[in-house]
Parts: sequence; structure tokens; C-alpha cells
Amino acid sequence: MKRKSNILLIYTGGTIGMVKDYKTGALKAFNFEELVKNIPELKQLDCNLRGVSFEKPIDSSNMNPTYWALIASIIEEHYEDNDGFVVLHGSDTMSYSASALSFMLEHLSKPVIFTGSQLPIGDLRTDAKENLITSIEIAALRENGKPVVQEVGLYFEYKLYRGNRTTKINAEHFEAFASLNHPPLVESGVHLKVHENYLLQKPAKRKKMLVHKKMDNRVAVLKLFPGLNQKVLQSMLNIPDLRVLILETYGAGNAPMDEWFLNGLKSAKKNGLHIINVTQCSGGSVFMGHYETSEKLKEMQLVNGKDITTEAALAKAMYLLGTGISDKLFKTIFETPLRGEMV
Ligand code: ASN
Repeated sequence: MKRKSNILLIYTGGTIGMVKDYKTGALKAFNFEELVKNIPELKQLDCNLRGVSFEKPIDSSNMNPTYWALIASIIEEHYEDNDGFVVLHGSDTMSYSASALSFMLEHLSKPVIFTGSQLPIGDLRTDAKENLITSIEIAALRENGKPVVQEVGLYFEYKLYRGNRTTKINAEHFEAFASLNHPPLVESGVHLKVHENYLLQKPAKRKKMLVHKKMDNRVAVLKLFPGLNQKVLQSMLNIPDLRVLILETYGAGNAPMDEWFLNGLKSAKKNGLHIINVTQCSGGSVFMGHYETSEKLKEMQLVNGKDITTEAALAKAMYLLGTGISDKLFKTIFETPLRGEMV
């Protein structure tokens, strides 16, 4: 007889488990037992469900690397006893967390599915039930005794995406996430359609999972905009201790050609700052040298973010710095896909 999958629900907070404070009208988190009570359907699922909750569930705008380490520790502690993990998380920073965990959990060979909702579970029109139930079903999928998904995914509104490829694109629609540079891994319709080719390649031999809990946040993001002035640039480049600057450039990695701008970057780089060129577009890739406006950046040898999202670039930078990587290796390793986060 087929063994039932053991699935661990990790409840961190988010709209999915919120109720309205009747005094202020604002949404606030409630506890895990209440959440499960609101979905009696969970009992019908063909798997053994267990839950662990943050002591105090949070709105995901309060998410930070300490909480990421906590999620990683919970997964580490329960890794051998479970076939899959579903992380209930607010949608606001879900793409950042899914990206971070993808790097923190090296050699992951079980599904870790992030999900949440736009409307609380108690709301009549809630999207929480479908998101949660299908996430659990995907986490429980096994073929020849092995989990079908062996990476960090993000499930929302009928689609499972690779977590570190996603971006929150809508604060209102149920379809809140997009993954423009990598197609969905699983689609939910009458059947669950798994797109095997888009999943991360499974290694021939299972390696022991390594959990990296140190994320070094000496990083910053600078989004270019017409009118960016020299004082703003300089104040960012002069932040004491800053190790990585993610430069959100235009289109295919383009930037203004003003001398003060290019010289500023050049001298910061000389002083040891890693500058990563990431496009501010949600889809497509950096291609330095394609336009005159990126030739100098190429010459300067900025780190090429290729088609990575800003969320994944931040997570990857914090992870690499956390491993204590040498300055010499940083660019080469950053430009290498580690968890399917870039081409
Ligand atoms: N503010 C909420 C959060 O990210 C939004 C949501 O979950 N839809 O926790």
C-alpha cells in the first residue's frame, strides 16, 4: 500500500490568517488553530498534516533575515520526518523569502512551497483555500517514492512558480505574482499539470541538505530614474561598510552616460564595492554592450545580473556574503546559476 505523505505546514502570518480588528478596521494576524479551524477541508486530504507556527505570526512587511533563519531551522529540524513543507506567508515579501530560502537550503530534495492569499481565510470570497489546499497537494506529489518538486516554489492562483523567479506584481488581484523569465512548474486545472522540463534537474545521487543561516545584509538597492542626482548616488556609494550595491538599471541594463555617474561607480568599485547590474523590468535580461548606454558598465566589469529578479539578487548577495566568499570570487559565483535563479 502507498504510504501517505507527511506534510509540515509552517505558519508565519500574512493576510491568509488575519481578522479585522473591530475597533480600528485594520487586518491583524490570528493564531494557527483558528486558521485550520476555518478550513475543515484539510481533513479530507490524503496526507498526514502537521503544523508549526511562529510564536507571534507577522505581517510579511516585518519579514527579515532572522525570520528566514527561523524558517530554515524549522525545515532543518523536521526535514527527515516530512516529505514536503508548505510555508504560509504574507504575499508582500513572499518573493524575497522564497528567494532567500532557495539559497539557504542547499541540496534541497523535497518541496518547500510558499503560499498565502489576498483575502483572509474567513472571507467568503477568499482565495486562501484553493492556494493552501493545492499547495499541500503539490507538496505531497511523489513519483517512484520521490518528491516530484525538489525545490522552493511559490504557489498562487493556480500556478506553482520557482520561488526565486517570482515578483509580486499586483496588490489587488488574486493573480498577484508573475515569473516572466521562467514558466510555471505546475498548473492547476481539472488536473495538476506538472511541467517536468521546467523543474530543477534532480541530481543522480541525493546529497545531504546544507542549511545556511547566515545572511549578510550589508547590501543596498539603487533604482535608476531620470533625474537621479549626484548627491543621492554619492551618499549611497559612501555608505560605510556597504559590500554590494544592486543597481536597478533601465531595459537591457542601461544607465545614463554622465561622467559623474560613471566615475562614481568606477571609484566605488575600485574601493571594493560589488555593483550588480539588474534590470528594473520584470521580464527580459541585462545585455551589457547592446546599447551605447551600457558599454561603459561592461568595460567597468559590473557584475552581470542577467535575467535575475531584484528579490533573488538581494537574497543571493546576502547569501554569498554570508558564506564569507572572497572578493575575487564574488563576481564569478554571482554570475553562475546556483538554484535556477538565472540563465
Ligand atoms: N500585508 C500582507 C502580508 O504580506 C499582504 C498579504 O498577505 N496579502 O503579510
